[in-house]
Order: sequence, then C-alpha cells, then structure tokens
Amino acid sequence: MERREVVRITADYPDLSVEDAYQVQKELVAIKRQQGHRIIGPKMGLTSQAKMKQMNVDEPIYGYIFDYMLVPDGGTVKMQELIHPKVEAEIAFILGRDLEGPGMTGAQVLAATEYVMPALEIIDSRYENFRFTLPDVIADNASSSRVVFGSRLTRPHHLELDLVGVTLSINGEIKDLAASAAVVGHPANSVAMLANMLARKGEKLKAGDIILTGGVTGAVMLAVGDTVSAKFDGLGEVGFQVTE
Ligand code: 0L1
Ligand code: MG
Repeated sequence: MERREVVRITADYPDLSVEDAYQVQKELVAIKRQQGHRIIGPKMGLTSQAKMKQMNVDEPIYGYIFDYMLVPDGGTVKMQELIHPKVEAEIAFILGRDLEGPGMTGAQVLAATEYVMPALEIIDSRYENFRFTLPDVIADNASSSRVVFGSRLTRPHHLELDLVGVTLSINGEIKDLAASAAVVGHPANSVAMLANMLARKGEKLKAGDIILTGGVTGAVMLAVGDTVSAKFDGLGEVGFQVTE
C-alpha cells in the first residue's frame, strides 16, 4: 500500500454520480474481501447537520468497516500506516436480528439492538488537501480507516440514547464535546436511515453487524504522540495512542 494522497476522482470524472460512486465503493469492498478481509459492519458518515450542510446534502452516506481496521481499546494507531487521520467519537450498535427497510424507524432499530458501545472512528480521506465532493467520499468508502471500540456493552433501553453527553480529549485536553442527538436527532435514526438506504439496493442489515452511527463530536486531526480518549455518559470510555 502506498498511503499517499490522490487527486479527487471527480477532477477527471466530473459527472460521477452518487450511484456511480456506490458502484466504485462496491468494487473496492469486493477487492478487500478477495484479499481476505472481513466486514465488521457498515458505518454511517456525514450524519451531523454541520457536515451535511458543508457537503450540501440532505442524507448521510455509508461505507464499511473491515477487520484489519480494528484497534483494541487502549491500543495504538500507527501514523506511518495512514495519510492525514482525524478522530471522531461515535456510538456503535450491535444488532440482535436482521433489519430490512424501507420504512424502518428508530424505535424498530432500538427493539432489534442487542447492545450499544462507545467507539472512536479514525477517518483518513485519501484526497489531497481534503478536497473532495460527495461522490468522491462515497467512492473512498466514506474515509473509513481505523476503529476502536470500548470494552463495555450496554443494553440500549438502559439509557436515553439521544441524551448521551460525549467529550473527546487529546493529551488530557477536551477538544470537542456534544450530545448524541447530534447524530440525526438520535443514533437509532441513523441505523434506520441506513437500513432504508440499503433497501433501495435490495440489501439489509444483518444480526451481528456492528454499526458505527456517525460522529457525535467533530473530527479532530491526529499527531504522533497523541493520547486520545472519549467519555460517553452512561456508556463508558474508549481510547488509543498514536505512534510513529
Ligand atoms: O465518518 C464520516 O463522517 C465520514 C466523513 C467523510 C468525510 C471526511 O473524510 O471528512
Ligand atoms: Mg464517522
């Protein structure tokens, strides 16, 4: 792997549509699977009003998390394996049964969810100077790069999942804080939207899928030597270190 920035695809193919971009993503996912990598589950991206406004879209995007992207809680993320990574704090859902749209609601998602857990997603867009359009990001598997899951599992009905306060700290300094309603009003809505988007392609969410619902906090740039931690009210903590 070269791990270098590239010019966005739409510089050469300005007519690339969102649908085309999901086809590119599908090919990328197929190549990774041929290489022996296993999908852990899908992820939702651009789930905050701020990010959707910035990209001028009214719907989030999705991509896939693979087994090689997993970093253990308290483990290390190696900068030399990445390009220009950022971190964001998210809530992950583990599904107890399959979920098939269309018409899926947040309440139905909660009823089908076995556990929720805290997570840190490391996004690492491959595009030069972060210059990309929506189809570029989709084709780049929604910038998926690494994921750290917290070790505590919580039943979804044990707390109000839209009222979870989250802090994201680096080297002991709070870099961002937010409430989980930042994720399309409620993280379960994000999973419902995902099921409904997949339904348009004749696909569904499967029991055992671990789903990243989207950034509660904003994304913060990482540097070698950083110690990153996130605290989620009622859900626990998760963290990692950045090494060379
Ligand atoms: O997880 C995400 O919200 C995907 C963000 C994609 C855009 C970016 O790389 O900043
Ligand atoms: Mg994310």
